[in-house]
Amino acid sequence: MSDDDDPNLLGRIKDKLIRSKQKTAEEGRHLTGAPDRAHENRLPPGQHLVEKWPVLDLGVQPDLDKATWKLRIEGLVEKPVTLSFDEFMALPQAEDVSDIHCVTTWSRYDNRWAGVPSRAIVDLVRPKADARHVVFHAYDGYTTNLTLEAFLAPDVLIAHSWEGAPLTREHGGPVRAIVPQWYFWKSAKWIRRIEFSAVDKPGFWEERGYHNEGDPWTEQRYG
Ligand SMILES: Nc1nc2c(c(=O)[nH]1)N[C@H]1C(S)=C(S)[C@@H](COP(=O)(O)O)O[C@H]1N2
Ligand SMILES: [Mo]
Repeated sequence: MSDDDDPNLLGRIKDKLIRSKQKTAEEGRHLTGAPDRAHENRLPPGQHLVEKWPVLDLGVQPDLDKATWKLRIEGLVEKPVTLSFDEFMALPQAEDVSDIHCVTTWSRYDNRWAGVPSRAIVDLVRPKADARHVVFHAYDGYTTNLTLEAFLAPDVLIAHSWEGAPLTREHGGPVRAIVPQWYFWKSAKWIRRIEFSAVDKPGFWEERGYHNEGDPWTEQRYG
């Protein structure tokens, strides 16, 4: 855990929920053993389609004010920055439509996101040559890790809007990550800090039995 994570928030996290998810991972539940490497189906193995967008988190939904919100981008970079919400919104913007695949087996098609593409973040802070990994740190104490390569996939956004409206608090507003190629636990809500690193730093669920990557097509649910 990093020094800026708030112990008061972490103390309120739903222990029961965490234990039940860890048990699911230990038992290897939801695995079909039939990967779809060629993406022959739109729905990855073991998933089912939902229309409504479920809410999943650790039970703490930070109430963040855009007027005082800050995003810190730092670590192994040439130019660390701390952005206000207005400064964040002044960065290059992009839209992307993608499907959500949650490791708890629900998927939701055609989510229209708007935000700052990962490429614009990299152009802003310029990771040093030996930076290979990225960690998202969130205002609820949550963390999740990615390779720099996965972060730079063209559909990765630091998103502020969904279907043309600002992200709601329960879905991670004002700003969350969207990493469509992996299961949705990699898409950190309430982002507070983006850290570039030479070494991999497994995040909250990666340390509790989830896979270090999370490809839905090859069922990288548990690690
Ligand atoms: N900050 C934070 N981000 C998070 C989580 C969390 O607990 N805290 N949960 C992850 C998990 S497990 C999922 S499935 C998605 C759920 O996003 P949603 O509530 O918008 O559907 O958020 C991910 N990002
Ligand atoms: Mo999840």
